[in-house]
Amino acid sequence: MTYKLKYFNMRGRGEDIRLLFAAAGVKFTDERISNEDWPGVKDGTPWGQLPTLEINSATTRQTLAQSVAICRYIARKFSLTGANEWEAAKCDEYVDAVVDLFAEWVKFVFEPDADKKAKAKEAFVKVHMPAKLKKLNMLKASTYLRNENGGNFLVGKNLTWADIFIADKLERLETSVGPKVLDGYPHLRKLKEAVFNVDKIRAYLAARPEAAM
Ligand SMILES: N[C@@H](CCC(=O)N[C@@H](CS)C(=O)NCC(=O)O)C(=O)O
Repeated sequence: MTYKLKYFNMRGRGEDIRLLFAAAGVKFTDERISNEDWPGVKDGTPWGQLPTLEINSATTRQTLAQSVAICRYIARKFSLTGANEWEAAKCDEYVDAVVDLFAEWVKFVFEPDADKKAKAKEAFVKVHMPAKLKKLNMLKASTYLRNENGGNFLVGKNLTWADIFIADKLERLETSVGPKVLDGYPHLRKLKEAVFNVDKIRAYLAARPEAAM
């Protein structure tokens, strides 16, 4: 089986996929489409968007789109969905909550009008982000108190794709909103550090290309 991720030369909706492959120790081709080449690629993708994942074997060629579906596919295939159906469902829950937050994030990051961008950013920083991070920090604190996994991860005893997905998005908040964004959320900072400290992930991070967002 070979895997080819097609995405732009940025972190965005592709980096969690790259991190999942890294955590699983699985090689993949990281094809980065330039803005100039994108119009020629777009119509060949299932939804006119990236990322896509091509999965090829000697006899089959398959393409999967939608970043969260791709993450979940890799997680299932390489045992990053927790220990049972319940833990898998909790991974989905946490990921969906953070997807909701990032639906608000894109509203300010990609807004071209300066006034609208400033208003959307203020709403994100003052309302949407603290509401979600407060809840997530409390959830993480409760796994810590139950001491299920030394307090390192969100679901069950081991690293799951929810931890990886969320650590990546927390880093995105630090780079787009500010480096102190996790100051009030110590359990989330600990989660991000635990994920980024997993041997295979640490090795990937040390070697990955620079990218703006
Ligand atoms: N729901 C989709 C959204 C994909 C998406 O918005 N992709 C953007 C890049 S992050 C894209 O392809 N933009 C170029 C375009 O729409 O032409 C997913 O999660 O994969």
